[in-house]
Amino acid sequence: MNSYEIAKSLYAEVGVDTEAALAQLAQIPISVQCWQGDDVAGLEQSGTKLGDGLAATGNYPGKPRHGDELRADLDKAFSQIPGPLRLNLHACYAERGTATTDRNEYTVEFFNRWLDWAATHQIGLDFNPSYFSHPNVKDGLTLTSPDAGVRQFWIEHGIACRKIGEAFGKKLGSRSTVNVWIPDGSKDTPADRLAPRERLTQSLNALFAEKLNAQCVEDAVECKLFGIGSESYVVGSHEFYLGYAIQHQKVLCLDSGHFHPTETLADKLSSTLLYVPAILLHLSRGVRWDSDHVVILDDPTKAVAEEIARENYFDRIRIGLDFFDASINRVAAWVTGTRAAKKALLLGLLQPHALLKKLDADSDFTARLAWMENLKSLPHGWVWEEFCQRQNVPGDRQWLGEIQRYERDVQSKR
Ligand code: RNT
Ligand code: ZN
Repeated sequence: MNSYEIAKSLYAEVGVDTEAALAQLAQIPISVQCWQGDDVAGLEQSGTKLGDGLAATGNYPGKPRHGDELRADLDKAFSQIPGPLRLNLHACYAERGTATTDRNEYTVEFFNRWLDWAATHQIGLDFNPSYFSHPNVKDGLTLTSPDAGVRQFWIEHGIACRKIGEAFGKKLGSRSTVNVWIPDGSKDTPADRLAPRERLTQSLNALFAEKLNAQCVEDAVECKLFGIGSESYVVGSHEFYLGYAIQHQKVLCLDSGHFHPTETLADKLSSTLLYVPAILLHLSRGVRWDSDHVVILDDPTKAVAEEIARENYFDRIRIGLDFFDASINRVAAWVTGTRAAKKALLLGLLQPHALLKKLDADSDFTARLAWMENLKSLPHGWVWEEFCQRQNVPGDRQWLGEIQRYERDVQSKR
C-alpha cells in the first residue's frame, strides 16, 4: 500500500471519503492577487509610490519591470500550484501604452493583454478599482471626499471598473467579482463621523446604480478596522458595509487582517451569510496588525476552510488572497500562500462533519472535543501529496527547487 492508500483507509475508518474530498478540492478555484508580484506597484507608470493606507515592506531583488515579466512570474507560480485558479487584477495594472487616459475612463482595452493571458490559461479574472497611489486621492479621501469633483472622479472609476469586470466575465465565460475597497478615514479623532458615511452611501449608490449582467459581474464591498493614516476612523467600517451589503444585497468582502487582532473570520460566515448573498474572502495573515503576511496553514485559516466545508458554502463564497510580502522571493510567496490556502480547504473537506455535528446535537461535548483533537493527527499530508500528483504539480518537497532555479536563471538577471 502506498502512503495515500494508507491515509484513505484511516480516513475511511472515521467516515471520511478522501476520493470525494479530492474531487471537490479539484473544483474550488482560488483567486490569486496579481499585486503580490510587484509590491502593489501596478503598470500605469514606472516608479509609482505605493501609499494611501497600503505598504509593502522589503526589497527582495528580481521584481518584474513590466507586464510581461509579471505575467511570466505568474506563469511560474501557477505551474507550482495544484487545482483551479483565477487571477485577481487591480485597475492600476492597466497597460495604457502611449495613452494618457485616466482611471475614470479606463476600458477593457487597457487590459487586453491580461485577457489574452487569462484566455490562454482558461482562467477567470476578478477585478478591483484602485483607490490609491493616485493624485486624486485628496487628504486620504476618495469616494467620501467633501469635494464633489473628487467624489465624481472616483465614482466614475468604480463604474468603469464594473464594466471592465462585466467584459471580463463575458469574454471568459466566468463571472468576475469586482471588489471596492477605499482607504478613506482619519488619522486623528474626527469631529464628524457621520457626514463621510453619508457621502459614502451616496457615492456607492451612484457607483452601483447601473444594473449590469449578473452572469458576468458581481459587486463586492470590503470593510476595514484601521489603516496607515486612518488609525482613528475608517469610513467604510465593518458595520457600515455589513449594513450596506445587506440592504443592497452586495457581496461582502471579509479580509483576515481587517479586524481586531484576536478576531477571526470563521465565526463570521454563518452569521453574515444568513443576510448577504455571498462572501468574498481576502485570506491574509496579519502579524500584530494588518501586515498582509503570506497566508500559512495556521489555525484561523484552517477554521475558515473548515467552516466553508462544513456548511458546504462553496457556491456562496469566493476565495481570494490578499497578501504582499516584498521581503522574500515574490513567486515563492504566491506559491506558499496559495498552496497553504488550498491545503486548508483540503483539511476542511477531510473532516467527518456529520459525526461532529451529531455530537453537537447530542450535547456530547466530551466526545466532540476528543474527536476534534484526535482528527488533527490523521495523515492529511499524504492526501495533499496525492492531490498534487493528480494535478501534475510538484509536491511539498519539490516545488521550491523549481522556484530557486527560476530565481537564479530569470529573476536575478533583471
Ligand atoms: C487594503 C485592502 C485591499 C488591498 C488590495 C490591494 O487594506 O485589504 O483589499 O489590500 O486591494
Ligand atoms: Zn483586502
